[in-house]
Amino acid sequence: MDNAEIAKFFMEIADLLEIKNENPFRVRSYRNAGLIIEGLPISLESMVLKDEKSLEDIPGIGTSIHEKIVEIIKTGQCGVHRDLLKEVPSGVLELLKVSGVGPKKAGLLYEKLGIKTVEALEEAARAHRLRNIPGMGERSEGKILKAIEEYKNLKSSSGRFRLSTAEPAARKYAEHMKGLPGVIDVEVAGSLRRWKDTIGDIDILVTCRKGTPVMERFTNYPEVRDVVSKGETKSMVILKSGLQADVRVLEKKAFGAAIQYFTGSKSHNIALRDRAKKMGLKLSEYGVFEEKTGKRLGFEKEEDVYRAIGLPWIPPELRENRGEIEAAEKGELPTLIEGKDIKGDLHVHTNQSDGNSTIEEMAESAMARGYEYILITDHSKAVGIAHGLDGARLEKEMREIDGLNEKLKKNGTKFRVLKGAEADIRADGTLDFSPEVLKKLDCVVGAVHSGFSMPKAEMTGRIVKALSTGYVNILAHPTGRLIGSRQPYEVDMEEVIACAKKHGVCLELNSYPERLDLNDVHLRLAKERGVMISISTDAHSPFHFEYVLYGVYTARRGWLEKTDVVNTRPLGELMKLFKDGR
Ligand code: DGT
Ligand code: CA
Ligand code: CA
Repeated sequence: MDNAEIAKFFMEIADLLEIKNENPFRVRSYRNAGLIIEGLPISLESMVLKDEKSLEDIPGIGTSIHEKIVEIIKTGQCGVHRDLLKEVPSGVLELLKVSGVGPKKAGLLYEKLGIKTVEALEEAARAHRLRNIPGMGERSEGKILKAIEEYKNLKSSSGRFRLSTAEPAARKYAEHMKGLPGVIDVEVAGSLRRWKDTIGDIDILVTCRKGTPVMERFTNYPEVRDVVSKGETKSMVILKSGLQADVRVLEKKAFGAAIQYFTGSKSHNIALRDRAKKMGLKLSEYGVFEEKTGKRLGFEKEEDVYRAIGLPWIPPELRENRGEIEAAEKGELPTLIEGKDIKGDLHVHTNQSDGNSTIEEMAESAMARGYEYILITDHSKAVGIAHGLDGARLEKEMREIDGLNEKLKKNGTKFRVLKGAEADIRADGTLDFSPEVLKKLDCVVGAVHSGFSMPKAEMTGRIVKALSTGYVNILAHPTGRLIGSRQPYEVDMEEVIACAKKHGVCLELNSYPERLDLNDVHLRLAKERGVMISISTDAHSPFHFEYVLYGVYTARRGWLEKTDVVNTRPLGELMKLFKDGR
């Protein structure tokens, strides 16, 4: 049982309680537990198997949650969850996936109209029965129908998994394969090696000594649910999580060509093949060959394949046929940013709003990573569910940060905590803190948290107005998407980028796994227009700083170099940038 599965129990308990209109504090504590568990980098299952007491060290997990985690891991079930599902049908939970339907509304829909499936909701909206519910009218019916349409689209496009689900699963699977004596190379290829934001299936390539039982090892993996096919050189399985995985066993001498081919993308491969053809060569998954003589030119390494067709090696993240082959030819490939270039995180929550830990705990975790700074960015009061701060509470938080920095200075520590806020960009484009308060901050992060269904022109105008105030330094999660559950809101990104450029605003690459917002395409556009990017995590717990990994790889897919990223700068330079941006 992985952490995501355990977290799902708690998220659903929170939803079910809220549907039943139960105590909001109870709801919040379950939801928080779910979020904390989702963000843990260590497997709870292995912790519990080793020593149940070790759970006590996880911040934000109390004894009652602790007991339920153990119950779930040991029995695969949770009594509270099961009892709630006796009162609320599971279809009502499904209603929550329709954007605009929260637990309160779902509860009302069920209680007043007996709606317990998305189909029934659609029928009721078409029959104009939703307007009988308090607070709903003709407009909400239209909105819900549109949202159901979206839900169906997402559902049919699913089957794709978040990078953050597939990546650790593939790594574990590869480790399992490496554990078999006789195995030589194990590589994860496909979209995972290119670090795409969603993954269709896991592709694993193996080379081994003759007679090694690779396929047995592959299909006997404990996480396998179904074996779809099992052959001599290729097998396919479905894991318990629903992920599909392929394995191919290859000869050592074809490995370079195979890893190149199976890394893709398909369109990159097609372009390479055309190029080879023009040179009188034939490129396939088996190697590079002279068309006339059939002589093999591609060797064991991927570099050899590229060299044979006159190119330097191209980093997998760029292989989307978006100009990388031309750039490689001219010797103009970017020097892509790396994880070690990041000097701090500029989007960090604490328990003053909806985070789980104190400022000091977040700072300690960041220091342990070798960071030089973090920017504390708690929510503003418009984001009520996040317990957002008003001006007075923010001023108090600033004093606390000053105190902490004094302490750090006294200890001779170079690390600094910067004063910031995630100021909500209200529907009318104004910011949710007064200018007097904003002026006192080191850096202001602005973000949209509501009114996602606004028409495109209105949303663009709203964001442009906020950036034009001169107070915003960074626009957070600029499109609002949640991978697999919420489409980006409609916004003219070219115009937002132009406005950011004009006012010296940075755009965020939010590295939280379900966001990865901006995406690769928009990042590249921002870079081309000279807008700087902040690769930050939106950390709500000390563990979340890890997510920067997904941000860095997404940035690489957007062709970003160290100089394009604001939080690669040392503290002094960073502060000057933010001052000049105002
Ligand atoms: P995914 O799994 O949908 O996230 O994306 P990929 O890129 O991992 O695609 P997948 O698993 O279907 O195939 C792995 C790689 O194999 C793909 O990136 C390129 C290569 N490949 C697969 N089919 C073709 C093809 O028809 N032509 C060419 N040139 N390459 C292919
Ligand atoms: Ca794949
Ligand atoms: Ca595949």
